[in-house]
Amino acid sequence: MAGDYAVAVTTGGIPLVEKILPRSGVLQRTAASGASMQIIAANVDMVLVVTSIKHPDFSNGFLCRALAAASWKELKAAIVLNKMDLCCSQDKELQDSILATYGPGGAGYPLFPISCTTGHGADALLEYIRGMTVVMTGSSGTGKTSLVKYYNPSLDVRIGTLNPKTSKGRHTTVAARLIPLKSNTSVIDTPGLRMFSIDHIPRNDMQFCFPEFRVYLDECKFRDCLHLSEPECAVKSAVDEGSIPEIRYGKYVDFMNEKNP
Ligand SMILES: Nc1nc2c(ncn2[C@@H]2O[C@H](COP(=O)(O)OP(=O)(O)O)[C@@H](O)[C@H]2O)c(=O)[nH]1
Ligand SMILES: [Mg+2]
Ligand SMILES: [Zn+2]
Repeated sequence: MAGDYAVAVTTGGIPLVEKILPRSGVLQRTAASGASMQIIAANVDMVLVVTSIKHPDFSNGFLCRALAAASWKELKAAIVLNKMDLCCSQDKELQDSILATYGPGGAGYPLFPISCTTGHGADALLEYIRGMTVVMTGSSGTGKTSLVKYYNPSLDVRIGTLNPKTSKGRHTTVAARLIPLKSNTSVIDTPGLRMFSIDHIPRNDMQFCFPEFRVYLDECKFRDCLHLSEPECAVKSAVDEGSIPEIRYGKYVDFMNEKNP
């Protein structure tokens, strides 16, 4: 597993893994089959969800699922908004909405608009992750591999091409891989995912996977409030007042409905 620490013995020049040391900081999702849990990376300090404003299109669903999965494992998360070089004036509204929804004034995540093509914003992001082991996740084609390649140009990795019809990425990165950068910083590049399934998060825990809900959770009238149709719900009041972004609350409701009891 990418990120694992192991004890290895070398016999005849060939290292052999004897034991995997206990893991902390594990990012996981529900496997495509839906039945089992899949570990994406181990021993990580933070999750970077790599998104793009277009090619492929920005997806609130993917982002909120990945953020919830990180939160459920108590992992810090930050958002990378890549391909800013493709942004034109028509995209300004979307860009502002992403910032308002997920950034410091909304859900409260650190958000880095960058471009792997021009290098815009890449230094600030590298500074932010300095000294950490971070795992990147995101839809195929958002530029995860391009980003590690930008930081480490000598690296022999394959960059994907986008399907010109759908703007979706192809699955070029086939296995998770840890790439050491300078200053004790490591990045784990992972295969792109079509879908970030969070079936493994219990329905009652979903409210804790939205960090911006937390200050309101104790203020609901009912102790077991799930913030759906209960009266005098502090979370819903915060949505009405604009303190919790509507898009985030909408995703919460969608995820709860998917798990309908
Ligand atoms: N215009 C533009 N294209 C990019 C950028 N970053 C990556 N790409 C392109 O997006 C495609 C998918 O990149 P890749 O790194 O393989 O995505 P991954 O699936 O997330 O690893 C490739 O054609 C890259 O050249 C960027 O910042 N701007
Ligand atoms: Mg890749
Ligand atoms: Zn409530």
